[in-house]
Amino acid sequence: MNYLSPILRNNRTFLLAYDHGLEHGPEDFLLEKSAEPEFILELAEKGNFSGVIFQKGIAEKYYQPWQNIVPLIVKLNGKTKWQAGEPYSPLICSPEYAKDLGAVAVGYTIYPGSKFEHLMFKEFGQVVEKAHNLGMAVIAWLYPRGKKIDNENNPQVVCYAARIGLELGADMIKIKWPLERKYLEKAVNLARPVKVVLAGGERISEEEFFKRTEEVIASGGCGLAVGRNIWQRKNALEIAKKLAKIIYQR
Ligand code: FBP
Repeated sequence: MNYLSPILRNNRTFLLAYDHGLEHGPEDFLLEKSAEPEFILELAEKGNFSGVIFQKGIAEKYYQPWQNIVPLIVKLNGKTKWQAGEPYSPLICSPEYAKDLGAVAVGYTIYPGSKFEHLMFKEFGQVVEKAHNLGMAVIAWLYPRGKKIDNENNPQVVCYAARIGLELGADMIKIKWPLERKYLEKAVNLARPVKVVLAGGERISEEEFFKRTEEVIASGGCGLAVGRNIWQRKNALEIAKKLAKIIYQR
């Protein structure tokens, strides 16, 4: 069974990430509209995204009217930027509840290298088993962090993260930019057959972001799960449409 099919188009994916209200706080919402979940849902529909990523609360309050329009991915764990020390992102929603909210897939962030990685590995293992029993895919955000990680964009660190996703049973993994295309290719190969998507990261120039997206596809990556590089721009819809073309092309 291909759990990922509800969020794939031409075997690729283009996901609009919007869990920042919890992870970073409203300071990410540089444009007034970007604080409004309805604006994000409309953008997801018109911008040809293959899914939108919400935390449980936003999904509960805003998603229902969009159920047959934009596929939902519910992020099952989360934390604030105020958490100090080694990171741990606790489970705050079950796969069952995510399904009731209309989710076709769930997401979970793992911080390999944190002294709490064992807790996240354990929770993630249970999430995968439950989600698969419910027919849902699991996307792992793989963000190595902790004392031993000096730079999470370090190619070795990103490649290791990609492989961890395969080892732990993810259906799709989301990784950070490993600085060069050749390392992205390596990460994709190390995770195979698990699909790899790139996180957007902090906003960069449009040109740079288009180039990076082309490199994701050329490296065998499956697409993007991106937030700020879309909804922090005044021309978000225009950018989204151009990115969708790059991603879904054969
Ligand atoms: P962006 O495209 O805006 O980087 O979003 C991707 C994402 O993984 C979000 O899902 C999440 O809220 C955020 O980045 C986490 O960022 P950080 O690296 O600061 O933990």
